[in-house]
Amino acid sequence: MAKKKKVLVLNGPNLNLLGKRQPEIYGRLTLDQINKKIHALAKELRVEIDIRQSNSEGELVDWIQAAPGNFGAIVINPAAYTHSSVAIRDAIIAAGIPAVEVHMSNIYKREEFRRHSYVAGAAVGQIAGFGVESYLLGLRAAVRQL
Ligand code: CA2
Repeated sequence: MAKKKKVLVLNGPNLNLLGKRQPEIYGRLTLDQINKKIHALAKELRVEIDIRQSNSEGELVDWIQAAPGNFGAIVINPAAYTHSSVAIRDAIIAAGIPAVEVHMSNIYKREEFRRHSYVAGAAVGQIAGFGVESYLLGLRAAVRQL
């Protein structure tokens, strides 16, 4: 398969805590368990993926900057950086490959500050509120962009 067919799946800060805290908002699955589901769908869709998580804004920016050489699309849950990071927004625009923004929770039904996403204006689209399914829908959307 050509290099460009790969999808990079990025997770932002604190998502490594999934399944261990706040299950009422984010469910009981750990990030490892979610990643297994994403890998299973990738196999079904016959697409190569690479899933990463970082608590560091700079590391996420570095990964996005390096993505165009190896990946044709990005699925990103920027987590709290959604609401603060101009750097991630700029990196996505600079990368010039399609990015799909995903959120497990419906960010529009929660606190006021979560209603604004800096990433949304740089993304092809956004999927929010479907728990782990948001990632699966996001991967399907990203594959259609390849
Ligand atoms: O709904 C989402 O996927 C979010 O991106 C999750 C972020 C939140 O800041 C966004 O507004 C919406 C939070 C990720 C942190 O996840 C935790 C999981 C367990 C315990 C604590 C945090």
